Amino acid sequence: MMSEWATLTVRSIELREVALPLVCPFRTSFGEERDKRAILVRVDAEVGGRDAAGWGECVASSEPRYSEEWLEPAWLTLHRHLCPSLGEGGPLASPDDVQERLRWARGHRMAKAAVEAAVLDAWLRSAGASLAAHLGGVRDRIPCGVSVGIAPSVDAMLEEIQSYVRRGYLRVKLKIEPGRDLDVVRAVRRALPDTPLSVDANAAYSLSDIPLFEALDEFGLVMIEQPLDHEDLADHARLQSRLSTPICLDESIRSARDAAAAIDLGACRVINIKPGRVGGPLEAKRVHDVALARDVPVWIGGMLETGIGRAVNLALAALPGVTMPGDTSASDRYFERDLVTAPFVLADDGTMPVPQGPGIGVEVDPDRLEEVTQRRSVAFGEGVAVS
Ligand code: SMG
Ligand code: MG
Repeated sequence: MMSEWATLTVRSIELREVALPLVCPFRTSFGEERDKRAILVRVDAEVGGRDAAGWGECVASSEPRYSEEWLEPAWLTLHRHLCPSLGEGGPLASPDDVQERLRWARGHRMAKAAVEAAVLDAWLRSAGASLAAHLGGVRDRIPCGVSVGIAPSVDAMLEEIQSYVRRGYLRVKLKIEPGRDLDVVRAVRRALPDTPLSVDANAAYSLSDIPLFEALDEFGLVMIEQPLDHEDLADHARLQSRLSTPICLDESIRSARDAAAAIDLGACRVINIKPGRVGGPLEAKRVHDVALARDVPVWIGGMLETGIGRAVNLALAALPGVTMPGDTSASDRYFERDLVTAPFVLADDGTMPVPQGPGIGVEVDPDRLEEVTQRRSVAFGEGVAVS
């Protein structure tokens, strides 16, 4: 981590809502998404007497299903509270000051994460340092997995999975929901006996489903992600004690404090880290540190991010404790055309490069940005002509 920071003064913050069509609809136990909607935060600042700009992506979804936080209130919270509060507080001395300044506002982690990422991007760009290097990344390529939505039939799902495996993805995650679980896993396991497989229930089950999880335990899954309610660590601990397959927590982990509690309670043996869910890339790093200190493997999840959010995920994936392939898939798994000038491409060996350029290491494509913008608004300052 950098120890010397030039002072950063926020001049202006602009919000944009974008909508990018997905190449195929993404269905989970929550429902289906056809477009990726996101709020982008652009911060324009002065750092050590020079102009600097940075981008962040808020991963709050269109509806409050994955989390309480969702897009409309995130926009309002950013606009009315977080951006003015950040800007009006005067110069920032280091990136940790972003969360300090926003601490008075309870929750709203995804909105805060986008602001923190944008400020970090601006700061690191002006220092010429990459986010991956700043966080303490130790690798320049990362192994990638893919998360496969629930398909209309097992055959359709198999076909989609096989196309990802052919492209090189190193781990396949299947979304399950009550009624579409055991049969799907059995069929996929039969077709792909050697592919590392995991399942993600997005909290769709309860402890009365123990027999189902005991049956799933026979398939040699890499992990079972968030089987039970997002607020129930005790039940996860009970379930974990009955299974040899590791439980991975996603929705339940909102901070480094949650991660420590979940591990110490025996509620999980793996953690899915998402910077949006925990309030920003810096807290994501702290979740990583807590898990590493306890010898618990972690990996980086995904929220179908555009290239802006994906760049942050890839930087985090370079950390030493990230020892499993993440849901860090290539741009073409989601979009015909991403928002960044150089889309993320999967190599034949199933890896992707960690962005090495200054800041988040990607450039926003201005034409594509205009094309997908649904609304924009200045949330602090005068606004700056966006290029
Ligand atoms: O980014 O490839 C991706 C999606 C990964 O499955 C994925 N995310 O629970 O882990 C998860 C889900 C949440 C998506 S809800 C928008
Ligand atoms: Mg999940």
